[in-house]
Amino acid sequence: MTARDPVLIPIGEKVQGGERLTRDDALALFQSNDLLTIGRLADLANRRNNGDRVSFAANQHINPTNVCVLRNTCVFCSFARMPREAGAYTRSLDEVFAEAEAARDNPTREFHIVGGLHPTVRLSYYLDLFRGLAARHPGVHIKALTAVEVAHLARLERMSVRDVLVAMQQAGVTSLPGGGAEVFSPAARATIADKKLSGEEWLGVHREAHRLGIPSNCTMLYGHVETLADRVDHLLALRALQDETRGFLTYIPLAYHPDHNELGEALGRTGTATTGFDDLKNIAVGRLVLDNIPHVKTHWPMVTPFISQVALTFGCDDLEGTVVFERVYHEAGAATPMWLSYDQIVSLIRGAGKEPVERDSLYRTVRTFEDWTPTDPGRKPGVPGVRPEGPEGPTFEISHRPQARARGQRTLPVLQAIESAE
Ligand code: V47
Repeated sequence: MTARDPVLIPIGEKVQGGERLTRDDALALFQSNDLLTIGRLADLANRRNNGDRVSFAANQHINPTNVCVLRNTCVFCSFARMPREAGAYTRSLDEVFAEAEAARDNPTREFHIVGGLHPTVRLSYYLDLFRGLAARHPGVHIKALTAVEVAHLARLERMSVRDVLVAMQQAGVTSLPGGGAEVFSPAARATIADKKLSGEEWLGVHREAHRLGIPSNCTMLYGHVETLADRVDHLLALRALQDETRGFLTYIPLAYHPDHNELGEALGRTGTATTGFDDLKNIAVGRLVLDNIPHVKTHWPMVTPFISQVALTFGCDDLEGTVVFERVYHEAGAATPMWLSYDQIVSLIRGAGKEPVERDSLYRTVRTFEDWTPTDPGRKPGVPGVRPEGPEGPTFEISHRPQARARGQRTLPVLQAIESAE
């Protein structure tokens, strides 16, 4: 074992021996700038389980509402609106079904459904939505509602989290997405996502889902005010729950985007992004620490398809899919494509010397590509085909918030928190 940073040598020996990494090891990995050694170790850990296979799902993101009771306190988010704020929307069921029609003539196998915490939209709306989508698109999995949304609906309905999850499962939901975790550190959470359910509560919702046989994904939002120790503790909390339940399918590090949100303004970071260096490090350290989570996914809308492709040799074996309509990161200034075609995803994976595997939401293989040629061979590389669109296609647009701060909000809680920490 060789390493430019000697601190990594004993860690590398543990990885080679399949030994679990400690909190100190994880911290040392985040502190080290020897990215190539970290990447090499993560690649080793990944190859042991996944070989050269890289999976993706042909998916479509659906965001039924952006109205959110946490609009003023989740200061990192550019997607949420107050009910009467410019750009606020709540789709009728028919409007969602119309948007979902984009899946009709496409290989879509997963709807990824998340939105805001609407103060009055009830559980019955979501159950009708899931049943309606399941009836219209029987071959498409429904991955829906973050732990935060589930807990919100439980409160609104005065039901237990378990009963909400059972109702969702009966209506056709097959897995939960990993959003809303942000970073579990109470201090960082109080700064960027005050009033959101706590880390313990987020883990509690996923624990309950796993007990019911609903697998889920997990995430960590990095690149804002969190410390390296916060990142480590977050990963260790995910690893501990996975030891208990084995219900997590994949881990997705999410890169913070600072545009059109109060946090980005307060930090003076508008117009910037996380670095490629940190994006790759987060993928690799995630792979090394989370030795019990089978997959690590790169979310190309956040880190660019270019970094995502390189991530495939830094421990990552899973790529976000076609997406079709992406609002959350593009509202926050992501300059990446809004969607990728099926062919572009397969080509991206092949271009990294990997074996593409189309999967469903539950990571079961749907298709391999030994004899594949693009369905649109005339298309120039990098030039997308035509985006699949439902009848309401053209009404899909990104309208950035005119102001990051909500009207009538006099203080910037995030600034106070940062100033008092200094
Ligand atoms: O929880 C919100 C993040 C998440 C910003 O499970 C932001 O397969 C960066 O969790 N900058 C929702 N991030 C998305 C999510 C997700 C994405 C892809 C796949 C899966 C999956 C889950 O988006 C939120 C939050 O952490 N987010 N605002 C922002 N300004």
